[in-house]
Formats: sequence, C-alpha cells, structure tokens
Amino acid sequence: MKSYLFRKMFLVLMLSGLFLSCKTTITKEVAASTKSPNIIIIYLDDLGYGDVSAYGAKALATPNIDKLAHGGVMFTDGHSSSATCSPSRYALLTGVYPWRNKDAKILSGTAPLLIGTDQLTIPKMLREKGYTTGIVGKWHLGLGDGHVNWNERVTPGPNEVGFDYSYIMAATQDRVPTVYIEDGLVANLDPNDPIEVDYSRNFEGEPTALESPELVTMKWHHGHNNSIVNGIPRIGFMKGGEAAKWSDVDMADVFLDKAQQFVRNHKNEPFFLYYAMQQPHVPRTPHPRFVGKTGMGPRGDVIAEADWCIGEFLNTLEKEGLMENTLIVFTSDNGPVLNDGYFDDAVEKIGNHDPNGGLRGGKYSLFEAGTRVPFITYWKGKIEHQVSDALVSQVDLLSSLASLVGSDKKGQDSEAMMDVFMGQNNQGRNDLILEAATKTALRKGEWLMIPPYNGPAKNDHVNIELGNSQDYQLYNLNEDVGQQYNLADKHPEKLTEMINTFNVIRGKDDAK
Ligand code: NG6
Ligand code: CA
Repeated sequence: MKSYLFRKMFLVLMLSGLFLSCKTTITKEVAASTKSPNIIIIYLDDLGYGDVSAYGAKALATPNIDKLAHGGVMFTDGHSSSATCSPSRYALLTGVYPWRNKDAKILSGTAPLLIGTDQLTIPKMLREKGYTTGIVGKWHLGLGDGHVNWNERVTPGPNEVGFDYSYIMAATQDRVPTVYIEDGLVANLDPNDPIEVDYSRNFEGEPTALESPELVTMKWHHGHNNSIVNGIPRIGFMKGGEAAKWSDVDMADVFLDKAQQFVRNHKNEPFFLYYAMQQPHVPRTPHPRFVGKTGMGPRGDVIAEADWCIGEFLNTLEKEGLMENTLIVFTSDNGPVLNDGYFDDAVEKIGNHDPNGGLRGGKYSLFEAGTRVPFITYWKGKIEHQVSDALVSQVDLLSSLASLVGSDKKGQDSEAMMDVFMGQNNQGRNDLILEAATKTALRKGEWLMIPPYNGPAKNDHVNIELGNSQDYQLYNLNEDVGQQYNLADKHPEKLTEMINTFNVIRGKDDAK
C-alpha cells in the first residue's frame, strides 16, 4: 500500500515535471520566434574561395571562420554579385543587380553615393521592423553628391540609406581619404588642419610616390603612386587632416572594437550589423602581432588577423548571451588576387596555397573564382550544420532577410530563400547573372555561358584571366568546375537556350 501511494505520487510528480518542462520549452520557442533575431553580415574584402581552411585551405588556418562553417550552412556555390567591390556591395545592400546601375563600377574616394536615398536597402527594411542598424568598416559605395567638403558633415552616405550608425572608411585602404568617418564626420579631425582630396591633380608641395620614391616603405607595382600616407603610396591625392589619418596596422583592431561596441550598445534591442572588414585587400598591413604568423607574407598574415578578429567578435556575442538569437552571414565581396598593385610578397610566398580553391580566374574575372566565394550562414541552435550546393547569391539576402523578419519588402533581383539560408531546403536559384567590370555572364543550372567580349584575355598586372574571348564560352560546372572545357561547339542547343535566357534577363539594350 505504501509503495503504491509512493509510486502514484512519483508518477504525478514526474508528469507535472514533464508538463512544466514542456511549457518552458514552448514559451522559450515562442519567445525566440517572435523576437526579431539580430542579423550580422561579416563581409571580407577579396577573400578567395580557397582561402578558408573549411573550404580546403591547408597552408592557412582559419579556425574561427571554420567554426561558423562547421556549425552552420557552408555553401559551396555561393556568389558575390560582382568580381569587384563596389558593384557587389551595391547588390548586397539593395537586392538589385549591379549592371542595372551604370555607375556601379570600382569607385574612387570622391565618387558620389551610388545608392539612391530613395532606394530600398537591407538596413532600411530592417529599420522599419524595429531594428537598430549599423555599419563598421569598408563602405566603397560613394559619399555625398560629388563635391564633398571633408571638413563638414559628409552627406548623403550610409546614414541616409538606412544605417543608424556608421563608422567607415570611405573607399578602400589603398585610396584617399585615409581617415575614418563616423556618422558623416571625419573622426579626430583638427579644424585647423583641414582635409582636401582630389583624384585628378596633386596639391602643391605634397610628395607623391612617383616623384619621391625614397619616402615609400611599401613599393607600388602598378597604380598606387599618388599621395603617401604612413609610408604607403595610395590612389588619389590628399592634403591635411594629419591627426585624423588612420594607422594602417591598427585598422583591424579599430574596426573590431567599433563592431563590439555596437553589439554591446544594442544588445537589448534587435540589431543589424554590417561588419565590413578590410582584409585581405591591399595594402596588406597586419598588426605586428600577426606579422610572420603564416609564413605566407602579409596576405596570409592579414587573413590570420581577420580570422582572429572574427573569433574575438564571436566571443563578444557569446559573452553577451546573444548567440542563440543572432543570425550570422559570412562571405566575401569578390574573389582573390595576389599582386593587386604593391610588392608585398603575396606572389613570392604563396607556396602551395591556392586562394582560388581550384577555380579559374580571380578578382576582376567572369570566370568562377571572380564571384564564387566562401558563403556561410550560422545561427546557433537554429541552423544545423551542413554543406549545401544550392546556388545562392548575396543579392538574395535582402528579400530573404525580409521574409525572416516578417517584412513584405523585396529587392528587384533578390529571391526570397530564407529556407535555403537556414539549411532547410537545397533548392537555390535557377539562374544568376554574374558580373565583372560591367560585363555579364549567365549561370543556369549547372551551365555557365559567357558571351563574346572584347578586351584582353588576361590582366597581366594581376596575372588573372578575365574571361574575355571572341567566342561564346559554355562550361558545365558539375563536370568541370575548373572551366577547362568550352562546350559551346559541342552543345549548340544548350548554348542557344542560354543565349536566349541571357537576353531575356539582361535585356539586349542593357548590355554595356
Ligand atoms: C583597382 C586597384 C586595386 C584595387 C581595386 C579595387 C589599381 C591599379 N588597382 O583599380 O588595387 O584597389 O581597384 O578593389 O589602382 S575592390 O576590391 O575594392 O574592388
Ligand atoms: Ca574587394
């Protein structure tokens, strides 16, 4: 009798315990699904498909990026929208193919804002849904109206196209102005030492690398022989603003610190952070603590530095308890390049490392290495690890993220496929237009078609095949991802089908 009662009590206790624990899981799940997740895009500059150890790099270790790849969806057919920076970033933020905007080319440091202030952007869409939005790092989408006074508020810029907070470099690390800009104001600017910037002529009395090569500590190979800042010759001319000039070797730490601060400041509300890192773009200037770490020279060392920064950044998310409620997208703006204008041992010390990961071409190229980049989505507890061969593009993030947060906004060329990014579905895009230096190619299924283009087959300065040919090129990427066999003659029907689809999407008159 006693034991019967005891057993009954035990059962009741068990059941109520079960009920309670069920209830808590349900409430937690409801809370998590109703609460808008934080969204972070970590965007590298010129990182190649083969530069990440999770993607096969042996000579380089990227343990922190690998952590994302091994815990999230690691896409093997993920693309930037262009083989260069500004067009890719334009498409990423607007969900519009870059070739629709005739000004979407590599921009100078004085170029006007490329995104219209009336255009839809990821941060604008998220802001409407209650997000606080920030960008830290490389902008390279133009600023102002083309006549910027760098000593006043520089506008319109990121803050006018959706970002509540911005801490940026205007263009690239190799272009003037070499200063940080926080919410439109040049940081640390001494009003008694105003900044002037010009891309067509030098300022009197200012040394240039061309005239004073003895002042330079990093030698230029091609281009990059205008104003000298911190011993590094740049593209463009700049005068003044001494106190505001950045320290190149500290840039990674500065951006990391700002990214961490943004997270801490906004941890109690849904936030979107676009963390646009500068590595491994030229000039490659690892902090001294990373110099020599990879044996591969500055290019390898800044990749190690970037990976460390990502580790520190993930630690911050962990420490603030944000991991389970944060979607992280990791990718790169275009493919890799070794010599991009400076003598920095990238070519000499490459050893067996293949930044292309077996793909043809590279940065600037219509071949696969131009746009096929590391692409990872990570969300602790929500995304299960898998390797996905779905065809995805950065242009799809706008509409996909919109569906995630319950917005009905859509980017013109952006396909909503949040389930693919969550690893719940393997059906990516059917077709995709790739772009390099305003030339375009069509990807459809396993096929890639590059129409005939004038222009050199190869850029000899950077030693990269561009994809230009007088003939149509047709590759089967399932069988030949290295694009060695042009099947245009062998598959005329496929070629015709591809040309037709290309003309429909591209619009013949649009081809420029
Ligand atoms: C090129 C630069 C290159 C790099 C690139 C932009 C020369 C000769 N080359 O014009 O060094 O800055 O522009 O790279 O100046 S991107 O990743 O931002 O698109
Ligand atoms: Ca780039």
